[in-house]
Formats: sequence, structure tokens, C-alpha cells
Amino acid sequence: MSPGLVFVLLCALASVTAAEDRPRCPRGFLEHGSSCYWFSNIEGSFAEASSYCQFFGSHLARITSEDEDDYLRSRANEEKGSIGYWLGATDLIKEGEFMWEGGVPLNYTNWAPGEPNNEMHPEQSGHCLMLQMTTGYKWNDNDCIKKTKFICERKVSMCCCKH
Ligand SMILES: *[C@@H]1O[C@H](CO)[C@@H](O)[C@H](O)[C@H]1NC(C)=O
Ligand SMILES: [Ca+2]
Ligand SMILES: [Ca+2]
Repeated sequence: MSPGLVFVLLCALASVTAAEDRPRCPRGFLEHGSSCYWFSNIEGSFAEASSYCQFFGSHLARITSEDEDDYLRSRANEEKGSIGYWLGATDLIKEGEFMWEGGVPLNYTNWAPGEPNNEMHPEQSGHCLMLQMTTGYKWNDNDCIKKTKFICERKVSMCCCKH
């Protein structure tokens, strides 16, 4: 059977079985608003985290509203599973100008007091956006090579038939 035909059959099956309760998130993702979120159970640098999310058809989470921020922070506070969680923004292109990956400007922020401070140490500097446990998971610019957990996001959709 050709891969194309398999795909068509899977889509037909999915539309029959899932017609009643769309939209859906992939297994392991949490649904909130129009997005699906995955709180990683592994740790990585910012670059590793970003690749990992992309491999699973998602991207590092982008927070664009207070509601989304409250949701992710309260989930993180419930789990307290990590000293931090990477989100998908950096100021690597221009110091002090944080952008979501892909060049989208931030239109909402919730920096912890004193952040972003571009904190410099001999071998690290704050260029990547992290939700930081010590401030109740408010935002901190942290060292991109630190290994920590991360949050992936994707839009809700049928698993195989859209996009
Ligand atoms: C920011 O932009 C996103 C995407 O365009 C939009 O959905 C969101 O409502 C905006 N948030 C604010 C606080 O303006
Ligand atoms: Ca910086
Ligand atoms: Ca910082």
C-alpha cells in the first residue's frame, strides 16, 4: 500500500472517530485555549529544547496573553518539577530586544523584578527566556546553554489531516 493511501485512510478513520470531540492535542500534551502544551520530562539547553519541540511538530512555547501566562505558571507551580522551563524567545539577534523564534516581537511580558538583566558570568550570559522557579515561574533571561526542562506548544488540530 502506498504511503499516500495509508495517510488518506488514517484521515478518514480519524474523522469518523474524532468528529465528536475536536479539537485535539497529541498524547501527552495539555489542552488550553487554542493550544496544546507539553511540559518536558527531560532537560536540555535552549537549542536542544527547541530542536526537540520541532521534531514533535511543535515549537518552544510563546506566551502572548496574561491568560496563557497564568495557565503555564500555575501548571509549573503545581509540578515544581524543574528550576526552570525554557520558552521560545531570545535576544541573540539584538541585545535587549527579545523576540520569539522566527522573529515575532513579544507583545506581552511578565519579567520577574530586576529582569531582564543580561546577567554576565565568565562563561554565560542571559539571552534565552526561562520561567524561573525562584520567582514563582516569572520570566528571567538566562544562559542558553543551561540544561533545564522546557515547554513545547502547538495549535490544537486533528492529528493528521490539517496543515
Ligand atoms: C499578541 O499577539 C497574538 C498573536 O498575534 C494575539 O493572539 C494576542 O492576543 C496578542 N496579545 C496581546 C496582549 O496583545
Ligand atoms: Ca541578553
Ligand atoms: Ca536574568
